[in-house]
Amino acid sequence: MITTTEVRTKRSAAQKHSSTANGNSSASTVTIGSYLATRLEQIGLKHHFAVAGDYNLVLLDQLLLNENVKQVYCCNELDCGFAAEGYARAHGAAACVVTYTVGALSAFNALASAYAESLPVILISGSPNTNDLGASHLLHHTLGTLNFGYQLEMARHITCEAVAITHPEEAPALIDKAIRAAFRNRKPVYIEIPCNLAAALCSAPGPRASLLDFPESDPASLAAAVDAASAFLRTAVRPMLRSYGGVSAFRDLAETVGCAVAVMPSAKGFFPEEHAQFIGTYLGSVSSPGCSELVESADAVLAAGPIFNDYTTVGWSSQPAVSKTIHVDPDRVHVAGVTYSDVFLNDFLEALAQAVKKNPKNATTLIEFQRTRVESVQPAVADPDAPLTRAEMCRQIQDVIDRNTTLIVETGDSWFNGFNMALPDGAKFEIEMQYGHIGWSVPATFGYAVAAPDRRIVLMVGDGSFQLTAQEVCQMVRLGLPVIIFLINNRGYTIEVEIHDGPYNNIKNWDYAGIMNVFNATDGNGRGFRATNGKELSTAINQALAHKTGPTLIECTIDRDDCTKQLMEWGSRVAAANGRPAQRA
Ligand code: TPU
Ligand code: MG
Repeated sequence: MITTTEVRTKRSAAQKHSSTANGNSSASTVTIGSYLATRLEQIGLKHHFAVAGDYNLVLLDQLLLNENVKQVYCCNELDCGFAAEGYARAHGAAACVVTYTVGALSAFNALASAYAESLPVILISGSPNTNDLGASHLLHHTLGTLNFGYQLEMARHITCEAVAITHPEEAPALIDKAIRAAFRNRKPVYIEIPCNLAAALCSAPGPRASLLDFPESDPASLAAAVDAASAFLRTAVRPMLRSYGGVSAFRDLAETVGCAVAVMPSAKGFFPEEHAQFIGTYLGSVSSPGCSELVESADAVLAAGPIFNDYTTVGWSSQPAVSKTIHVDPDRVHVAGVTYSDVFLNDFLEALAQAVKKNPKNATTLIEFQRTRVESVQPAVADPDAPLTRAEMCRQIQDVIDRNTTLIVETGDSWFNGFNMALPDGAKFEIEMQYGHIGWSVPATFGYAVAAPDRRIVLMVGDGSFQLTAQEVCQMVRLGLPVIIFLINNRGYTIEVEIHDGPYNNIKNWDYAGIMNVFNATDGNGRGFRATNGKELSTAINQALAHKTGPTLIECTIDRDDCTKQLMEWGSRVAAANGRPAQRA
C-alpha cells in the first residue's frame, strides 16, 4: 500500500531499482515501453492490468520484459479499469493498458470512477502511428475521420493530467509528469503512446524520487488553520469527528481530543470499530443506532475528508451546520466558514493533534452515547429449513468477517447490509458510493485480490449489478484467487424499487451458481452454490472457507421485497429529493 508516510521508503527502493530498465541495448537509452515499465516498478506497482489490441501489442511486449511488474488480463476494458481501481484501493496506485478508442472509451467510465473516488489510476492507451498523423490515413477503431486527438481531449475531463507522446525525446518528461500528478492529486491520469513509439528509444530513467513527492502545506496557512481549529474546539462542548483519509493522523487526533468518533460510509473501517470512542456509521436518518442524534446535536463537528452529496445527506435531509463544522478537504480547511488554502489533510490533522489538549468536556458526547446506547440485539438464528431471509443471510456473513477480511459492497441493498456489519479490528471495507456504478465491485474485487492475495476477500453483490461485469469472475478462476462472493438474488433492482418502481426494475433471472461451471471450463477451480435456506447457506460458507484454490460464488435467494429498513427510508428520501419541482427563476 503506497501512502504518504511510506514515500521515503518507496523513494529509496526506487533509487535502488532505477538501473534495472529492461529491453535496452545501451545504458543511456531504453525503449519508451521499458521506461514506462521501470517507472511503474519504481512507484511500487507489482502488477498492471491489460486488454490487448493492435495499437498496444508492442507496448505490452515491452512491459512484459520487466518481470517485476506482472501483466494481468481482463475480459474487457471497463473491467480492466475497475480492476485497476480495486488494485489502487488495496495498494495505493494502479495502472492499466488498453487499445485505442474501442478499448479506451470503455475504460474511461472506470477512470471517471477513480476520479470520483480519488484513486491514482494510470490509464495507458496505444494510439495511431506518428506517421499516420497528417498523412490523410483513415484508421480502424477510430471515428473514421482524420482527427486522432479526440481521445486525449476526452481524457482531460476525467483525469488530473492527460499526456500524448508524439516524439521519443519528450516521452520521459511526459510520463513522469503524468505519474507525479497522479500521486500529488490522488486522481487518475492518462498516457497515450503511439503504436510505433512503444519500442522507440528514449533516455533511460533516473532515480526520480520526486515522482512520489507530495506537496507541502503553506506554513502560515497551516498555522492559522490549526490556531483557529484549536480555539474552536476549546469553546466546543461536544466535538465530533468524522473520518476519511489520513487514517493514522486522524486516530491520533481523535485520541488526543477524547471525543466521540463516527465514520461516513466511505470511511467505514478507517477508525477501529472496537475503539472506546467509536459510535457508529453516520448517514443522516439511516445512521447506526444513536449515531445521528449525537452528530446532529454536537456543538462542534470535525469532518475529515467528508463527501456530502445527495446520497450521503439522505436526499439533503441531514448535513452539519457550517457554523459548527471544521471541514477538512484534501488540500484546504474550513473552520466555521473561514477557508485556509494550501493546507493538506495529513499535515493539518498531525499539527492539530500537537496543538490541542485533552479537555474532559470533549468526552460529553461520548458519555451521552454510552448512557443512551441501545445495545444491539444478536439476530435470532433462523430455522435452518425455512426460506432464506436477508437477516439470516447477514447473520451468517457476519461470522465470515475476521480481522484479515476485506468486505467489498456493491451498490444496492448490499450497501446497507454492509454498513450494518461489525468490523473487528484489522478488517477493511470498500464501497464506491460517490460514483455508484453498478457492476464496479466484481472487477474491483478481482483487482483488490490481485493486490492483497493474503487477505480474506468477501464480496456482497446484487443480481442486477452482477449482470454488468460477471465475466470478470473468470479471471479470479484463472488466477486461482479464493474470493468469496455472496450474490444476492432478489430477482431485480430492489434499490430502484425503493426509489421509484416500474417494470424496468425486473431482470432476467440467471443460474448464478451454475455460471461457475462456464468459467471453470476444463481447467478452473471455481465453485458455485445456491442457498435457499439457512442450512444450505451454512454448508456453502463452510465449503467456501475451506476452498483455497479458486473463488466461491454463493447465490443467496431472497424475496424481492426483503430489504433493510435503512434502504426503504433512504430510498423514499432520495426519491423526494429527485422529485423536487424545478425552481422558478
Ligand atoms: O440489492 P439490489 O437488488 O438493489 O441490487 P442489484 O440487484 O444489484 O440492483 C442494483 C440496481 C441499480 C440500478 C439499475 N442500482 N443503481 N442503478 C442505476 C445504475 C445504472 N447503471 C449504472 C452503470 N449504474 C447505476 N447505478
Ligand atoms: Mg437485486
